[in-house]
Amino acid sequence: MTPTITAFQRSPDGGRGQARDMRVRWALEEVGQPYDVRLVSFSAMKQPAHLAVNPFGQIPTYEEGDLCLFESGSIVFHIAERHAGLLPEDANARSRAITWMFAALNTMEPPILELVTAVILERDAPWHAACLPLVEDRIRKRLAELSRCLGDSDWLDGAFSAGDLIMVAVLRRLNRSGLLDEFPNLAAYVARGEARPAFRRAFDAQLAVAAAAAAG
Ligand code: GTB
Repeated sequence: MTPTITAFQRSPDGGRGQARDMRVRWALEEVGQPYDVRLVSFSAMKQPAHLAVNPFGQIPTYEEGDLCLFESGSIVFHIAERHAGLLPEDANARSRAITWMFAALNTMEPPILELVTAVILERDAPWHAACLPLVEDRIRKRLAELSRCLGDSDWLDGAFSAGDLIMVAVLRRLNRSGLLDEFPNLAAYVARGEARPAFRRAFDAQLAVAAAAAAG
């Protein structure tokens, strides 16, 4: 059965692939699973039909027959469990790959989201200038730890996995911050992820939505 995911009808990022449908699209492309996309407006996201699928009124969601999922991490995990290619066969290696998914979402993403909030929502706040370096330093600390762990490996633990997919998707939020450039192995890691054919297909698909929105 072809799953249906939801994505922004008009993404505020204008097609830079920063909204979280991108990681779901990427996972589906990695495993070769075709999918449909239902585009939703900001107002439609808060209506009962969408709230029935995601109680928080957000994208992405994932529907496959009777199954409705929300939370991008959970959706990627579901895809990785049901298809070969994103989680190792070996039980311990599989658990480690899942650990990296959690690390990306629970340890790396929170300080990165603080920066997004500071830069986008609190730009005019009186504390903005004082707060920004503190937020950036919290991110630097995590990047330094991750950089040490990755070393000169291509991926976090052996072959590319769902852990790398989520980690690269999270780190991409820093693309325009300059912070990644302070850690060349991490910048190269993100570039390696973005160069994967499955990433390119997912990126082009969401870019086509942004282009259509801009034209219409
Ligand atoms: N924890 C949830 C998950 O991982 O699925 C978070 C989902 C989420 O934050 N969804 C956002 C959303 O629906 C879109 S992705 N927001 C609308 C709302 O809450 O009303 C976050 C996002 C939005 C915009 C950009 N951007 O413009 O760069 C990047 C990321």
